[in-house]
Amino acid sequence: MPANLTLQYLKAEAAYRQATAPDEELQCLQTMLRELPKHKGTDKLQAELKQKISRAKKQAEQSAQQGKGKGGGGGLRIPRQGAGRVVLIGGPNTGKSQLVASVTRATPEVAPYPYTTREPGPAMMPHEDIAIQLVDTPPITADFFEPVVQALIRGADLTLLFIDLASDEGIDDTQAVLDKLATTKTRLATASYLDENDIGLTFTKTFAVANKIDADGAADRLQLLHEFLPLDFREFVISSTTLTGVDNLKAAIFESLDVVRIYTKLPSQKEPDYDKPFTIRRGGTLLDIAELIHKDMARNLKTARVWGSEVHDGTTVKTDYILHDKDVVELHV
Ligand SMILES: Nc1nc2c(ncn2[C@@H]2O[C@H](COP(=O)(O)OP(=O)(O)O)[C@@H](O)[C@H]2O)c(=O)[nH]1
Ligand SMILES: [Mg+2]
Repeated sequence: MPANLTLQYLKAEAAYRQATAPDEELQCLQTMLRELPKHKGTDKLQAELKQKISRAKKQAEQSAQQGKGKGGGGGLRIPRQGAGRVVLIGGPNTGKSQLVASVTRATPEVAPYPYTTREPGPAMMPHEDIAIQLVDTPPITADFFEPVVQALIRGADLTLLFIDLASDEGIDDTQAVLDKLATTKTRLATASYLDENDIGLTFTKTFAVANKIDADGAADRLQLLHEFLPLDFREFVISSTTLTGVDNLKAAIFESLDVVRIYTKLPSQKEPDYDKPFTIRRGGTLLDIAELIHKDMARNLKTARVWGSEVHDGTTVKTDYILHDKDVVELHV
């Protein structure tokens, strides 16, 4: 990665990874090119960006035309909500929609035949005092892979790769998902990262979710899976219907998002708002919280008092103070 990238460049690159529609991608790429320091060291990256821009332009035009035909908006856009986005993927009938139905208030169609889920659907999963966004997706098979699913995986904080332990096809179906992804620049991995030499190649942190452990023969199929398709990903064995293992999975999802919860109050308030904590990435500062609240708040923030695990109650701290889980923060502007 070249040195001296501006904050705007990095922000645009982060947004590019999370873009779910070609016109969004295009905008981000254009910002990246504009912000990229132009010198010999960035020649290759400039050329790559220009290539990507011309490709994204074509795609944006195409999807705009398709959108007209369908009366849609040219690409499905799902706003991010909650403490993080978790995208559920896998072969058909693996129980993705069933898990969403079991842990959220959403009511996706669940059925014993494939392709019931045709469009990605977001739903909020409560966890302790926050909520995490789950996105249910259509299946990935050897000959079926919606481009929007690829975009969602790229923008996900975590992907859950579902495996069907009730079916003898479970292993082959999972292999088909991995093979399909191998033909794209979107890959599953044990941790999220970007390939430094190829800005298109994205790796998204993934858990393997072996589902339907309640079914006849599931334990034997799990053995076979380990033998014939050993996966690097952290594995969770669950049942979306009986909920075996689901609490454990939920806790691991929360942990993997690596966020801290912050309760804020103004000096005039006696108690902070304990119902609705803000969440930010671990390592985030007071200024990050202020920005979430309001741009003006960030600009005008002078100090804050913190009640939490790492400081004496009510300690006055500066704006670069790194926050900890469950800190209570009183903001002074
Ligand atoms: N026994 C059992 N059946 C399940 C489980 N999860 C889902 N199913 C069934 O598997 C079928 C497919 O589920 P669905 O959620 O629609 O799969 P999707 O295509 O991955 O969304 C449905 O008949 C579900 O009732 C589970 O944990 N145990
Ligand atoms: Mg489904």
